[in-house]
Amino acid sequence: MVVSSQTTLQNSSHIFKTCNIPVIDMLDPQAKFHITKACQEFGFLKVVNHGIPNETMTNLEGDAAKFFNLPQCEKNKVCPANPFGYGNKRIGSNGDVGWVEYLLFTTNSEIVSEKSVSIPGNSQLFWSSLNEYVTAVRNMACLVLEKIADGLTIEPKNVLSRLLRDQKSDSCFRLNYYPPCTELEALSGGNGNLIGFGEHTDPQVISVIRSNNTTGLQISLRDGTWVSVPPDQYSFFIIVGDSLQVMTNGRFRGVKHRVLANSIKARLSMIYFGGPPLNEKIAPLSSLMEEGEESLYKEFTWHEYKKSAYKTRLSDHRLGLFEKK
Ligand code: GA4
Repeated sequence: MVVSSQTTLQNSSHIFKTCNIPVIDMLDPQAKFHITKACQEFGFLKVVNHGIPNETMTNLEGDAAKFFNLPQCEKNKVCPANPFGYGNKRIGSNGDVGWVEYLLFTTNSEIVSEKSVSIPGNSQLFWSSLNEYVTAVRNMACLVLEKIADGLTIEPKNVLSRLLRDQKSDSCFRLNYYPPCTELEALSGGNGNLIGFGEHTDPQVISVIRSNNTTGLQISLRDGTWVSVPPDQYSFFIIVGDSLQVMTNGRFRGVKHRVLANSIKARLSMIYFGGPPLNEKIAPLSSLMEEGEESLYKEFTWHEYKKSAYKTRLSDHRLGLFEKK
């Protein structure tokens, strides 16, 4: 495993430390061990040599940029995010706001559902780029999950990936556009930090992020310090979600992350959130549990967790309600 070097990143007027984010080469025969270690230590890693053609990413990036550059009145014709659709500044329905515009879609294992969100312009092209991208990224997420099962020496190999491959997998996909904020100093109250997307963990099993070459993403280390993730448009970042934390009985931790707005460049990110079917029980994997080890969590289904998560604010500790005290 290569570990990216420690430097600093300038984000608007602020300098943030970057950290030694684990970089996993998917072609490395030891990748399964490195991925597992990274999920335990950070809940976050970067994947290189993933085999996804750059075109698959740039095609969707181009189509997404076209959409976000449309006049506001055109974008407003798309159904407002509830939760799926077009959103502008408001995130979720419990009062969170950020310097961000987005499109949120539902996707099962087959396709991104076109019915719920209609896109102006050449939507055929848009949907085909989107479906090609989501299919490729889901396959990669499944490969990562299979390597995790291998690294943890649990059987069967598809014990995690089957959740995403299931026809009823409750996954979603979002395109986030962070316009450059020219009044960043004023809007941030003079401290130079304007929230693009507030701190949160992802409720699902695993998330895959790809962004253009613009800074903004930060993760919280175990000691609570925020570090910037240097952007890399050719790689993917993997985020451990709350559900994977539960399935590993806390061996892996869902990582808190956030995005800060930028005063100069627009940031565009695309995120696949791999979720289980609604009726799936989310519980520690029996093959992982040691003798006498007890679950740290109460029993719940993905449907129950999701319902509860959607009632929370972004920064809430959503798993708290499901922890055995
Ligand atoms: C965070 C991860 C995904 O982006 C998301 C988000 C969802 C939304 O934007 O509608 C939530 C957020 C996310 C968790 C708490 C609730 C729901 C916004 C919010 C305040 C699509 C998801 O599944 O959960």
